[in-house]
Amino acid sequence: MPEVSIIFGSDSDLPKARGCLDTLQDFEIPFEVIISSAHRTPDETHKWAKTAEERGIKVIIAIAGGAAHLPGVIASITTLPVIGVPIATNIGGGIDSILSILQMPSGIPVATMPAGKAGGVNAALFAIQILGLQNPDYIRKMSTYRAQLASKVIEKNNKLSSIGYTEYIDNLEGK
Ligand code: RP5
Repeated sequence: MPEVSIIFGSDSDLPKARGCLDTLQDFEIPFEVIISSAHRTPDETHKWAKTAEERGIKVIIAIAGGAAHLPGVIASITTLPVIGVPIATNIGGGIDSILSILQMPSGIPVATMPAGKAGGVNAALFAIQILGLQNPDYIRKMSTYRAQLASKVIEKNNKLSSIGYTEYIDNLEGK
């Protein structure tokens, strides 16, 4: 049974927030993926949000760009925690989507992630941390994930110390 529901406002958002799906997959968290628009399919969106708890969902990740009202609309229908992921647009570069999702008036919160690749990944990690409150196994996986992140940075620093910054930058730039 899925524990996380990821609702995309459009299929055009799917590839841009793939990191969200990949991260949940890597952590072996059961999730469902839905395309439902707050303005093009309002009744469907309402249904998905309204029935989420019955489906066993504990956290909803809502992903949208532009006016990006999807996370706020979903948060207004359910008391499950909603994490919003802003998709960068060609017009506002993502700041439009960020502000649309972030600036919820008092009473109906949406946890807002960054736009860009980090947003989808962080949304998944944040959802896992919420689920981890009731599942120590998820917290153990999170600790391993963070240890891996840390060792990658330490490895890079060791390499920088050994080869010097000019060679390091040349390597980064593929020279
Ligand atoms: C939003 O409008 C979607 O979340 C998407 O980011 C944006 C554009 O949607 P499409 O016109 O590509 O379907 O609702």
